[in-house]
Amino acid sequence: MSRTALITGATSGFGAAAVHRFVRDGWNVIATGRRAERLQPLVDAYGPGRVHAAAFDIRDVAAMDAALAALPPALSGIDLLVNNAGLAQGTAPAQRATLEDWRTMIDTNVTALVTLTHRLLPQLVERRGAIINISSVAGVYPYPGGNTYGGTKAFVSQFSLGLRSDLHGTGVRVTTIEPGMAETEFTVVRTHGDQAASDTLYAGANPMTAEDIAEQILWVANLPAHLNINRLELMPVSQSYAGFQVARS
Ligand code: NDP
Ligand code: 8X3
Repeated sequence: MSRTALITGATSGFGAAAVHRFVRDGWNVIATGRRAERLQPLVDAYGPGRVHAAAFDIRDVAAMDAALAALPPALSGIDLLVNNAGLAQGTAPAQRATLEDWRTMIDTNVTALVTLTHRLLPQLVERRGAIINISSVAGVYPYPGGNTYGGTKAFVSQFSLGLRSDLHGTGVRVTTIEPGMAETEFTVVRTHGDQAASDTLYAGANPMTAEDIAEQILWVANLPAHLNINRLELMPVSQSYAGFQVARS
């Protein structure tokens, strides 16, 4: 029998690539995101029995609850939650960042993620399901301009470890995937629409692709039920670590 995955942030990047990869692997998918016009082609491509589009702003709890209540019966039993929706806003140092950007990241990457997880935990326990949370290397290694984005992703990674601890004995698997640089719409969103800045960042860098990450998400999801990857950190070969910085008087 097909398993069902709910993948957030399926209108772009990792989430969109994951929908294609999971459906082709035999999973049914509930695909979420705000841009309904990007979800409908997924339903058209695979059919409503395989993909269900749930368009809502993940920060809107009432809209989330309505979307969950409106799931078609065939896809209402969720075996896997992929908490992928998220964003960075801004690259400025903390002292020049806007509070609005910070709150948008916290509301999306932290508050919405824990809300959806809280909603689905009872049935994930009942079904001995799995949770895959998309964190980032930004939550592990600090870098200038990473401030609140890195903080939200550190939360995601630590929340995942805490879930794993609480879910001890339930059979529910929890994994954090912590990618480095991957070319998606991430940098266009981070720069509030600066496509040139995004192109410059990735030019010649041979970054990871959305499909690279989707492949890892599927690999983790398909592991045997007795095996849990706790955290999976990955980068393009072209990316590595920088040293500490020293301000001299
Ligand atoms: P994209 O910008 O391509 O995709 C982000 C997805 O999140 C979109 O589908 C978007 O949908 C959704 N999303 C954002 N805000 C909301 C919201 N308020 N309500 C519902 N959905 C929302 O970026 P990526 O695919 O790169 O990012 C996916 C995840 O991976 C994010 O959590 C990101 O932080 C993380 N990540 C990305 C890395 C990279 O280098 N690209 C590296 C490490 C982690 P819509 O706008 O339609 O609502
Ligand atoms: C995105 C990866 O390195 O741009 O989470 O912060 S990075």
